[in-house]
Amino acid sequence: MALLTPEDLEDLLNKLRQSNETIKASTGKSITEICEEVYGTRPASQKVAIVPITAGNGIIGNFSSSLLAITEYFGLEGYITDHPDITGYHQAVSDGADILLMADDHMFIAHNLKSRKVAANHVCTGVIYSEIASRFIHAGSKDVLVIGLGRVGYAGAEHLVKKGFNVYAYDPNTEFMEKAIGELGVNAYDMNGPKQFSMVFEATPNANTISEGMIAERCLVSTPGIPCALPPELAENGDIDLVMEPLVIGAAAMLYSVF
Ligand code: NAD
Ligand code: 2YG
Ligand code: MG
Repeated sequence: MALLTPEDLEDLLNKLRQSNETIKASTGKSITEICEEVYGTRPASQKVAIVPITAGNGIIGNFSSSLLAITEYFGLEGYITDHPDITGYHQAVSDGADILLMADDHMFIAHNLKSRKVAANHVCTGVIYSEIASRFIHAGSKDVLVIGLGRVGYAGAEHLVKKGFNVYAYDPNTEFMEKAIGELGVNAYDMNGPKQFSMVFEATPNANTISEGMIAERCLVSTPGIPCALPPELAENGDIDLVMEPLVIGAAAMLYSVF
């Protein structure tokens, strides 16, 4: 599993502002409006405790402070516990925190102690990035391409199927492909075929997973995957809208989802 680095999280709120401009231009709505519509919630006056976790590869520089900045950006009160792990968890619960945010190397969760709802980052990230792709205002059909059917990609594919889109998917892992075809009813995308998409949701840890033949001239690529799915020569093409951001959009979706 690819872990975030402190460098990924530099200048985070500026990256969010840029992504939000692209989201507004290509969907007509801001990230806040989209989260409100997807989850039917409007978080307010909740106290969010961020608990640093030392397990596995340990603390990621900028991770907790980024979560605090995100919490405050979306209008909630937040703080980082004085100690990590169980001691931090105990402090958060004793303080009367409403929502806990914490991550080890495998799971990143939001747990609302009052509503008892719990959200996993990979699910919320899949849902919100696929939702953004599906809202492209210049789309001429309900066909969406999903690249990568791992934890994030599968959740996004499932969300799109539930919303009534025609989902085409590709993953070199044949087990994941068979599961998505059998359980979700997605279409296997033929990379050598003529089909081109104006809505693309990409969720892989690899670069350059999108080539020119897959996409329509005017398209929206929505991807939480790091590094960038678009080769540099395509990323520079002004007709391709690219939404790609390392943490904020998925974390925001988690807060809306547990409210
Ligand atoms: P995962 O390992 O569960 O799944 C990745 C999938 O991509 C695998 O099934 C793999 O076979 C597939 N894949 C690899 N190369 C491919 C290719 N060329 N074409 C199609 N499929 C390909 O990973 P995940 O947990 O689903 O995460 C996906 C990416 O999203 C990672 O880079 C992760 O770090 C990132 N992520 C970002 C955010 C965010 O907020 N931006 C949040 C969560 C995860
Ligand atoms: O508390 C800390 O600082 C660390 N224990 C956080 C660990 C987070 C590990 N997870 C990842 O790096 C990501 N793959 C998932 C985070 C979602 C945003 N990309
Ligand atoms: Mg994100």
